[in-house]
Amino acid sequence: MTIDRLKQSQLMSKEISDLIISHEKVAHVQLQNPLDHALLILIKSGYTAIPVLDNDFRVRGQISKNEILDSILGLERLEIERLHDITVETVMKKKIPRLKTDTTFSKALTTSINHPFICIEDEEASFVGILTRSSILALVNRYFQQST
Ligand code: 2BA
Repeated sequence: MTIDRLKQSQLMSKEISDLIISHEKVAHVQLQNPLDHALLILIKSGYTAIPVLDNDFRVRGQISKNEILDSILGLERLEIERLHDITVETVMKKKIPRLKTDTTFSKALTTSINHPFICIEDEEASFVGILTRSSILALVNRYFQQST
């Protein structure tokens, strides 16, 4: 095997644990939060979408500004007054990718093609943090810069 091939296979089989943004730094909401609270967190944090957790700190989905606004879209206007009566659980996206901390970089790279961030869980399915597309691209970039 050439040195380039060896470095490539080392990168692809590397575990993602070093790249994870820890849960303390991740903006999130909970299932029973009303949508006005979720919108506040999304606007304040500046992110488009964030994870949704349950009371046991398990990942249950993710919610975006678009899903919130879509849920209060009336015939002629946004029905802002409904924001407080709808819970996050009702409108969140439930089918989201999740990976474990010992997942390989190769699998994370493939998953990140269609997802700006991926929730990471431990063996007990508790939320550990997120892996963002930018941290994956930064590592790929570093690999290519070093190879040239
Ligand atoms: P978006 O919110 O759509 O953000 C897309 C990209 O814009 C981010 O890519 C980042 O490069 C930049 N960006 C947006 N808001 C930012 C902010 N407040 N501070 C710094 N940079 C910001 P990624 O870093 O790859 O993040 C991908 C997605 O992961 C984000 O998509 C967001 O949905 C989620 N995310 C990232 N960090 C988060 C955190 N600390 N808490 C909650 N969600 C996070």
